[in-house]
Amino acid sequence: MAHRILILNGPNLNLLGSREPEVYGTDTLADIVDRLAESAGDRAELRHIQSNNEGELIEAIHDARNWAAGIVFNPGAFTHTSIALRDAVSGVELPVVETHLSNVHAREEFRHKSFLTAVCVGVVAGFGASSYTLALEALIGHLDSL
Ligand code: CA2
Repeated sequence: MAHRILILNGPNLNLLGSREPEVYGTDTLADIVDRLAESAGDRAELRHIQSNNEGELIEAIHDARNWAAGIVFNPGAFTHTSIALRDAVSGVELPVVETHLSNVHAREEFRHKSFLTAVCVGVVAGFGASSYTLALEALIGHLDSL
């Protein structure tokens, strides 16, 4: 049976492809999600949500309890600030893979800290759009092993 997976993206990721291509690449978020669906094939059924609003991201995580087996989550800059998102992830007890386009550890010091990592099953960072594909593969593998 296909795993139902939420692809969740946080603030400013709707701008992908339009600015800062040297950091975040030239793909739009729609390109990335299309490619993910293609690589998942019939192994996973994906739903995608992007929000610039912390509360909406929390609601999406809570709602995922009702239908999803796991989440690929790029929390954007909320990674480095949000205890509320951390509590939402630990509260729903779904496997979450923290995902970043850029290698946050090779960037500014304030990006080295993540409030989410400790409550996620793992992290993928630094591979551009491929970070999402790798994160999805890792999550499917994790779900298959349960
Ligand atoms: O590398 C990542 O995926 C990040 O989560 C992206 C966040 C950043 O705050 C994190 O430290 C690392 C920023 C997303 C903003 O994306 C933009 C895309 C195009 C133009 C401007 C911003």
